Amino acid sequence: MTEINSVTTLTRDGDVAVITLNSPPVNALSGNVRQGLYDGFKAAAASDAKAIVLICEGRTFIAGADISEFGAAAGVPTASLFDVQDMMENSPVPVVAAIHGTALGGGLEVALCAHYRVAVPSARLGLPEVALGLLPGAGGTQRLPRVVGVETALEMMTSGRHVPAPEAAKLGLVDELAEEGKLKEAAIAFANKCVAENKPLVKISSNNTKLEAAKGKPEIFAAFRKANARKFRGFAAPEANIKCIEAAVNSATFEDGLKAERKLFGELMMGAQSAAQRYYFFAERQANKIPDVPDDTPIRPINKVGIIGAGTMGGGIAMNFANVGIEVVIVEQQQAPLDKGLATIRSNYERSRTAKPEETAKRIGLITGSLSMEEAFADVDLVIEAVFERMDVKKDIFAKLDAICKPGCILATNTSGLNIDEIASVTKRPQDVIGLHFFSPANVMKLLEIVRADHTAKDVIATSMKLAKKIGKIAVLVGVTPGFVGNRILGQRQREAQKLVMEGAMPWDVDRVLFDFGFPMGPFAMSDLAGLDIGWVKEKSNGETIRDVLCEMDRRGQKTGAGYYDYDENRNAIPSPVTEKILHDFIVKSGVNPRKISDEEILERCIYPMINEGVKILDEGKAIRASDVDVVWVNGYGWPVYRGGPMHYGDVVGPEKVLAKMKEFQATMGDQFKPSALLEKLVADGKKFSDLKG
Ligand code: 3H9
Repeated sequence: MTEINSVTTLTRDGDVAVITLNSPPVNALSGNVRQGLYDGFKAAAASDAKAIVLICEGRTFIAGADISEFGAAAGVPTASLFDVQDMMENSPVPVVAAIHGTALGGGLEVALCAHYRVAVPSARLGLPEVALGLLPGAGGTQRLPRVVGVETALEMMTSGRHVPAPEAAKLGLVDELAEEGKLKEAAIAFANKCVAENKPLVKISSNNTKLEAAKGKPEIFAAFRKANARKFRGFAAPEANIKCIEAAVNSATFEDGLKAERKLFGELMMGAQSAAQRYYFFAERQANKIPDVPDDTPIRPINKVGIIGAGTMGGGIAMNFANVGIEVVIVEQQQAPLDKGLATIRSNYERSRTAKPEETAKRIGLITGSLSMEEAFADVDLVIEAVFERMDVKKDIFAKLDAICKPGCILATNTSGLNIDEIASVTKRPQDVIGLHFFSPANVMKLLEIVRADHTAKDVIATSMKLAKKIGKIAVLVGVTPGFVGNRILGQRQREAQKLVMEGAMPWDVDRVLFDFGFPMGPFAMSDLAGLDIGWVKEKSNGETIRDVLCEMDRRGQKTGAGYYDYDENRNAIPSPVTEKILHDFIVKSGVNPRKISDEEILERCIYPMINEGVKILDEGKAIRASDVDVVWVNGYGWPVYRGGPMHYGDVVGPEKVLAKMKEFQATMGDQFKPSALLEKLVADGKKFSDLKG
C-alpha cells in the first residue's frame, strides 16, 4: 500500500490500482482531498496498472465540495478540482468510480469524470448545489444533461434531489449496480471486465447526442420556467442552473459551456443568497448540538407512543410516528371525535399517496384509538398531550398521566406557549416532562420546537432530539418562555402589522411588502387562509377590533369568500373596499391622522422588532445560539432561506442600523421598540448577531 497523503492511499489488486479516500465525515473535497486524489491518479497512471478504481471509506462516497472552504481565505495552494477531473477523464486506462452512501455535488462531478460508475443500490446521486444557492461548478451542469438528457437534468439540478442508485442506473448515471456490502469487489471486477473486453474510455464531455434532442427548442426551457415559477420565486440559483443547461445545449463546444457555468457559478458564490443558504446549511446541523447534552447521552427506547387528542394536531402528530413504524394509541374523551380523528388520518393517508398501498395500510394499522387513558397508556414510552391551550386542562391531564404511565415514560406537551414548568409541577416526575411543539399541519411541517423545562432530564432531551430526526423533523431546543422562540418573535411582527393598518397602510400593502421580501404570504392573507374566527366568540364580540367587525359581517376568511380581502370564484385575493371602509372608520374614531407609509417603513417595523426579540430571547438563555432562532423561523414560519433567518438578516443589514432604527421608532412610537440591552452592547462591542449565544 502506498500512502499518497493523510487521506488517500493507493493499493493494487492484480491489474487494478485502487485509490481509496478516507476523509471523515463525508469525504468532502477539501484541498487535502483534492491533492490526494490528484497525486493518487498521477501515481496510478504512471504505474503499470491496467485500470483504476476510486472508492471511499466511511459512510459515503464524496458528498461534495467542502462547503466550509467557500468564502474562507485561501489556504496552502493545492490541486484544483479541475486538475483532478482532467487527470481522471484523460487517464490512459479505464477509471471506475465505486459509489456508496451519497455522491453529491462535486462528488458526482468527480464520478462523472470516471469512464464508468458502479454503485450499491442504497447509494444516492445528485447535484444539490441549488440548496446552497449555487450551481454545480465543476462541469456538472454540462455533463449531467449529456448523460440523463435536458429535461431530467433540469429537474435534478433545480430540485437538488438525491436520486436512488437503481433509478440512476435507469438514467444511465450508473453503469452497474453492485451487491450491498460488496462494492469494492464489484468495482474491481468491473474494471477487469473493461480491460478484458477492451471497453472504450467513455468521456461524457465529448458525447452530445442527448443535447441534440433539445437543440432549437427553447420552448422546453420556457415551459419548465413557467411550470416552476411559483417554486423558484425569489431564488437566484434555480434560474442560473437553467441557464447553464441552456448553455450546454446552445454552446458550440463543451469548453464554451464550461465557461458559462464558471461565470454563473462565480456570480452566485459572491451573492448574498448563497452566503445565507450556506450559513443556513451549517445552522441546521448546529441546532443538533446541545452543549450540556453530549452525543453519548443514553437514549430511552420509544416503541409505543400515546397521544391525547384526536384533533388536527393529534392526528398529524400520530402520522409522524406511524410513518416510521412506531405504534401509536390516541385517546379521546368521546367516541365521535375519536372516530372522526381516525377517519381523518385514514383519508389523509389515502389522499397523500406518498407510500405504496400496502405500506399505507400498515401505517394506518399502527394507529389505534381508545377512550381510556388508563388502558391505553399503561405501556407507552412517550405520551404527547395535544388538547386545547388551557392550563387547568393540561394540569389535570398531567396529574393523571403521572398516576398512569410507567416509570421512565416521557410526558410531553404540544403546547404552543404555556408554561411547561407549571404543567410539570403537578407530577412527581418533572424530570420526565418536556415540550414537543409541533407545527400545523404536524405531518408536513418540518420544525419541532423541543422545550426544555427547569427539571427536564438530559436523557429526555437526547431522546427527543434523536426521535425528531427519526421522524424527519428539524428540531431546535428552546427554553420555557411565553410563545417559546417562534411564536414569541411572531408576536412582534403581528403587533406591528395590526398597528400599521391603523395608521394608514392597507392590509394588502403590508402583505405585498412581506411577500416581496420572500414570505409565502403576508399576515392578513394568512389570517384569511386560517380563518379569522379562530378564537373569536360571536356572543362576546362587540365590534372593538377590525377582526370583530369582519367576523360579525360573516367575513371570516377564505372559507366564507371574504375576510380582509374579497375572493373571486378561484379564491384569488382582491383588495376589498369593505375592509378599507372599516379601517377608515376605525382610524377616524381613534383620532389618528392616516398617513402614507412607505414600503421601507413597513418592512423595518415588521422585521427589526423580531430581531430585537431574538436578541432578548438569547439574552434570557431561551435559545442556545442565534442560528437556532433562524432555524426556527426558516422551518416554521416561512422565512425565506435565501435570507438566512432573522438573525442572519440582521447581520446583513448591520446591527448598527437595526439599533438606530429601533431607537428612532422608540422615540416616535413608544417603548415596544425599546432596544434590548444586549443589542446595545453588541453594537458597542462591534459584534454580530451570529456571535450571540444563549
Ligand atoms: C459543491 O459540491 C460545489 C461543486 O459543484 C463545485 C465546486 C467548484 N462540506 O448532514 P450531516 C458535514 S457544493 C463540508 O449531519 P447526514 C456536516 O456539516 C456541495 N462539510 O450527515 C456535518 O458536520 P458536523 C454539494 C460537510 O448523514 C457532517 O458532515 N454537496 C459537507 O445527515 C455530517 O453531515 C452538498 O450539498 C460538505 N459538503 O447527511 C451535500 N457535507 O458533524 C451536503 C456534510 O460537524 N451534505 N458536511 O455537524 C449533505 O447533504 C449531508 O451532509 C449528507 C449526509 C447527505 C452528505
